Amino acid sequence: GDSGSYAAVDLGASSGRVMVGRVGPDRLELTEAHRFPNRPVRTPEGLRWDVLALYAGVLDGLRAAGPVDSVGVDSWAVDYGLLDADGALLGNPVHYRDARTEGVPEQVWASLPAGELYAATGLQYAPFNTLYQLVAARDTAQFAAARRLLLVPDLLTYWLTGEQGTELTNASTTQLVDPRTRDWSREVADRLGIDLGLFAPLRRPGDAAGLLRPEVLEETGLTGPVPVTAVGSHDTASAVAAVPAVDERFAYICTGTWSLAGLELTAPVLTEESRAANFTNELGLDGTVRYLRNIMGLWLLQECVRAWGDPDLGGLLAQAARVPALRSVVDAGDAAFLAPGRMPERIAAACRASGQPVPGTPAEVTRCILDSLALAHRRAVADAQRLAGHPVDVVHVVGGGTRNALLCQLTADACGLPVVAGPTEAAALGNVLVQARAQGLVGDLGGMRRLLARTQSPARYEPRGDTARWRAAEARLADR
Ligand code: ADP
Ligand code: LRH
Repeated sequence: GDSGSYAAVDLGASSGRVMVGRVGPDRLELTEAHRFPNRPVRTPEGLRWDVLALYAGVLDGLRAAGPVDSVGVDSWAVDYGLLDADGALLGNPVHYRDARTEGVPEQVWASLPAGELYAATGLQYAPFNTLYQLVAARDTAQFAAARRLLLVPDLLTYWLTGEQGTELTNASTTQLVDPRTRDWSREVADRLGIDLGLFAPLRRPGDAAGLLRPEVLEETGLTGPVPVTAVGSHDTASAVAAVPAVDERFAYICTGTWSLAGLELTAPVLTEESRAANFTNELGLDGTVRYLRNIMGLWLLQECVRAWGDPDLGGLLAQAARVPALRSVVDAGDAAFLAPGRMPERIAAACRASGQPVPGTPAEVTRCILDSLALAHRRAVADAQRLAGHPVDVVHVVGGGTRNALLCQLTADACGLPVVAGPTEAAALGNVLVQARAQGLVGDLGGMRRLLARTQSPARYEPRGDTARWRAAEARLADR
């Protein structure tokens, strides 16, 4: 027919959801079937994902979704589960905020210098890149028993279908893929002694990924056959696919637990300057490259809110809007904020260390975080344009942070560009659209975006004032 119904499983670092998308020639509607928290667990071994709880949430969601023409799974990047020779999962996947990679990058660079690694993979330095996690893991008993590695969305897809694969957009976050060939970098793997045979064969967004297993049909009450389609299984790949841009002169910021800020390009930027600025080249749909910088994002606020005993977010943001702007800012790109815990104290300490007023009340700390995020957005958008030689006229903001009107307005002010905010559930929409496309309902990325532009209604924020005070705040941070 000319319409279809698709279940998008989208697992973020703070919550998982199963959304149902209905797609037709002039129709794209998304409803939430089920949402569940994603709560990492600190075991004696370290910080772990509760992957069984996530899988249970997925099954509950598919049951609530009802009949669909296909299912697709996306999640946060870099993390994985290991399977033994029987195909059984070996332990809970390690959380990318776990401390096991401390000191590992330096060890890796001793045999493969950071510059060479960037030239080969285009991936930013982040301590949690799968590559460093694998080097940290390789002397463990668990690793010795491992015969297969599945990235988180591929693991859930395997449990749903019984079939194994490695989806390309997420594979590109392992730091073992060459962004020019869009295939494994054998050279990097060989030099670090990583066995690429651990990975299941690559598949691309739109490829078939099997059918829901009979037991899954029974548990969810669905009637088979129900195909599972490989989507942009990296949540950020799906989210960028759902940016309702009308031409190529746009920057995007995917705001959720992280802020991922940058450009969509047709070729990677692998220069030394780009490496120094810590920009990454992850792979997107249809031969595109996600050229972006990771910014700590609303994680900073989530962790503070948790420390404050979960006050109402709306009330807190209303108070923060009344706090004077740009009193103190921190570097929201600083990996010092990666680990969980004591966030209000760590932010206060960063302000004190840089000789700025120390925010005291929750409203003041919240304002400091939002100003700092807007400033980091400004820097990333400006740096990306310069490093890629790709100018933009508009900043598209997608993800949970679009609900934060203050953050959107501050981002527009800081960038000196209009912000178009929405859709909020961009990753789920990108997931749905790739499934619909696999069934012939939508065209290429341009066609997907035209459908989004026709059916979604984003909010628009015009930049206020000039950018001088943001420039000054930027200089203050740089001078430290
Ligand atoms: P992830 O996919 O990484 O789990 P989301 O895209 O779901 O993250 O975004 C979660 C963030 O969205 C929260 O940390 C919160 O800051 C923000 N958010 C969610 N709901 C609201 C709201 N009603 N008002 C303001 N911000 C919100
Ligand atoms: C966002 C995200 C991001 C990665 C991080 C680990 O959810 O996928 O793109 O860098 O998680």
